[in-house]
Amino acid sequence: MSNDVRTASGGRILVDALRAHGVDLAFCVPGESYLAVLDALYDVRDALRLVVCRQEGGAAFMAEAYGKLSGRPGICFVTRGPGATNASIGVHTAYQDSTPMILFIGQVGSDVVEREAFQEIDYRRMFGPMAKWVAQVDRADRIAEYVSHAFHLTVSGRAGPVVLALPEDMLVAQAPVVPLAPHHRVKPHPGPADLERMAGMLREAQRPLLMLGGGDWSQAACDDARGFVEAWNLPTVCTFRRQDLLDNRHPNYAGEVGIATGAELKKRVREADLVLAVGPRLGEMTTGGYTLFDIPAPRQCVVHVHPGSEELGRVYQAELMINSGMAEFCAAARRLPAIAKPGWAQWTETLRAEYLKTLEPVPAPGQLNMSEVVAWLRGRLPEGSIVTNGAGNFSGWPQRFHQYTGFRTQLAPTNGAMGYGVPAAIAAKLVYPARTVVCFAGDGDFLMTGQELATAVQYSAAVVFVVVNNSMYGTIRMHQERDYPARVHATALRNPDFAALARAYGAHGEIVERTQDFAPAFERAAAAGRPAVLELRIDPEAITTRTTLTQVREQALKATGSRN
Ligand SMILES: Cc1ncc(C[n+]2csc(CCOP(=O)(O)OP(=O)(O)O)c2C)c(N)n1
Ligand SMILES: [Mg+2]
Repeated sequence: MSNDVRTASGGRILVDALRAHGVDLAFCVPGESYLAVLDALYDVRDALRLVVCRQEGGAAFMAEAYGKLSGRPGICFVTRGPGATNASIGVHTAYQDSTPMILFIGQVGSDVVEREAFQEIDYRRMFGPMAKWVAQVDRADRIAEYVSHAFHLTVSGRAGPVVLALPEDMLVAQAPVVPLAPHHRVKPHPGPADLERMAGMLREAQRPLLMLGGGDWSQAACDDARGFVEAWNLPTVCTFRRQDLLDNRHPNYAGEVGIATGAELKKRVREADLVLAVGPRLGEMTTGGYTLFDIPAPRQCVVHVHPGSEELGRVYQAELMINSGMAEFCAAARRLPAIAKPGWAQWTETLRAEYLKTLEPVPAPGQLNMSEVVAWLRGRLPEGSIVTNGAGNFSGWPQRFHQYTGFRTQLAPTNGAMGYGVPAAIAAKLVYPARTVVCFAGDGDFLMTGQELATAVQYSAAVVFVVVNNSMYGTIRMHQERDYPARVHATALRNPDFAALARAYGAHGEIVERTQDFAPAFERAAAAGRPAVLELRIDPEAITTRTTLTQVREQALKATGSRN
């Protein structure tokens, strides 16, 4: 009988398992540590597309962006030591962004393990605090079990990254082939008593506010959230980097609660008598640096809905805490019988009107006004366009002046990882080749992962990269001027000619120096049929959508003067 058992190498069993779990796209930088996997991937190259990147940070960001975009685990393969350390930024992003993602890392063979062999690292210790699970698959006959657990865990509850290390000798060992099945998405549901209590709170409320954020969203969940919003006429804000959970053109959308929220909206959050926080962690970025609610017991009546039970009550004791997946909660919330004419129509209209005012372009120093550029772009971009960004003050322009039109029209990191926008945009374009994808990057931000432009060219990912160049790490310069005015150090940048750099990669490249030149340059970029870089040279004075650099400095100097 034993002769009938079919065996295969660990590498092949692993790739078969990925296929069984529905993987059709993965990102990698190759390494000799996992050649057996690459060889097995060769045989399924038509069914499982493998995108080879230029740096593991880029590959991991692409996998994270894929996970964010699709809700399915993003898959990334990297080599041991140096490959794994490079990839860690994507794992941290997936952790803070609650994104399903599995990082597979080649590992030294078990014959040399624990000797600090070439490139050896203990991944459990390295990734422990930023992954939901870190494990090493020591036996080829247990691959299917480990992979199944990895897929279930990465999507369940609060989604997040899983790291699996693959010892080299395990990948070439032979093991029996076992039947495989796809994973399930398991999420908690809200209970009827909690839903009834929430409906009761809504019936009593005068100034309710719905706050959408976090991970675990889908198109269906967003559609149901919108039904809930409409049934109760709720003013709705989205949290940091999650501005796409409700179409910003919807009459109930009232803006974003994040890093650069205007004083007016912050005041409204404090004034609300009922805050329904559906999905976000009530973390630093979603609470105005822990200032919008009292700790631990908020003054407002707060309902907190989150897929991870460990997040409920973490900083704030919400009046009602509901442990639920987003699709599960929103479907149930939509079905709640709403009151015929909620009494807060005026409140909803006021918040909407205040939001619309923030959209109007503002004066800005210099020849190129980013608020006008973004305002033009929001009218120009086709429905379903995806806008990405990394971290830096440049992101404040799209964050304030763009209108995200629906689920996953925004890809941006809540962990503030510079360099995210470029690889995220490439991943988005690979998944949705027919959609327009625009990446906003700063001059500093772009060069963190700009080498992935080569990946974009290699795979014909025709993204338009908008590099907002102010010749500095502007965000840090701003903080420097605020805290140590007029003592500028280590924040100035001497940059390459980004348009020429783009052309060297085989991309389209142009420099834009005046507002009126942006539209024709964008049209040329969009029509180029290949990746395109537009370098926008802006005045360094235009440091945020609300202040100039000189204003920041002078205010700080005045404050220092008055302290002395
Ligand atoms: C990977 C990473 N390194 C460092 C930082 C700290 N940091 C935040 S913003 C910023 C400067 C961004 O510069 P740039 O992309 O040119 O945008 P600007 O602020 O000038 O608009 C830095 C260094 C970070 N957030 N992420
Ligand atoms: Mg800059």
